[in-house]
Amino acid sequence: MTYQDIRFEIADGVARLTLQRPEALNAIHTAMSKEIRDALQRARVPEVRAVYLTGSGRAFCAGQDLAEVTPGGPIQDFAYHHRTVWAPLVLAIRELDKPVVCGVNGVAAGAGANLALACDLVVAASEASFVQAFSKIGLVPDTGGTWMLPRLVGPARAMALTLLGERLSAEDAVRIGLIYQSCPGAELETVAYGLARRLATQPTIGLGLTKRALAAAWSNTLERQLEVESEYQGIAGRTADYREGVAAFQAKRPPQFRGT
Ligand code: T3D
Repeated sequence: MTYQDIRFEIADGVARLTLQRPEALNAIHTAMSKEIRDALQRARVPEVRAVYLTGSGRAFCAGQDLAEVTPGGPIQDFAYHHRTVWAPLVLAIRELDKPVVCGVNGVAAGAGANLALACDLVVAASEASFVQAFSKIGLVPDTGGTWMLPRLVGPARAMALTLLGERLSAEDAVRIGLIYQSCPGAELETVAYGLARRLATQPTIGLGLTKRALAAAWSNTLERQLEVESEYQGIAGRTADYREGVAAFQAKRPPQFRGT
């Protein structure tokens, strides 16, 4: 597939996916969502050990391209549209067995905000902001927002963010635990892409299992989660990276993980 509205490149073990519709604040339409899914599929190759998602221009993503969903426009069945466009994007990120870092370069609104929150580590430029814009246009939060927000920031803040639809600064997003970190915009590349590069040198299988275990914990009992940990530790303990990690520790040298 050739891409019109995203850029995709692989370097240093990192698949870098850039939303590339700056004139519409990187709002996503159906064809663009297919490109993102295709790119995330391509990121499944072993050569890729981390993913970096960011936007071009002054925004990260303004969510659904409203031109496509205007009343009387081409898309009328929002349930079908969400099921086939937005939900699969969230799952493609959450189910990827490698870390996904999001570098939020500017405003992240509606489904764009929740796409960022679906990622594993979210770093935002200090001039970026997060808006649960849905209530402003009579829609409900989607793209996993109703699931992620209360888990990330608690029910009271999730309710306020979604009902009021006010812009939240990057700094406040860190303060309330919505995202991991913020930094000056000029440093986003160094900090956020730097995290992706660093993660790409780590024990990829172990990191993928960590991601899967933390996701499972949301709905598991402690007993079931202890069993998940046993199972995943069994897998991690059989990797070459575990052998390398212990050998490097004993030899007092830095480990050379290969993601196997
Ligand atoms: O079927 C389904 O599944 C429905 C699913 C819906 C999921 C959703 O995401 S619903 C929420 C959709 N998003 C929004 O409602 C956000 C709309 N945008 C805004 O509220 C503001 O643009 C921002 C807060 C993001 C930024 O404000 P500001 O003042 O910095 O920029 P602006 O001037 O409003 O926008 C700049 C341009 O981007 C402008 O175009 P123009 O006038 O310069 O030609 C604007 O129309 C365009 N733009 C912004 N957001 C969208 C968009 N174009 C299409 N779709 C957008 N979402």
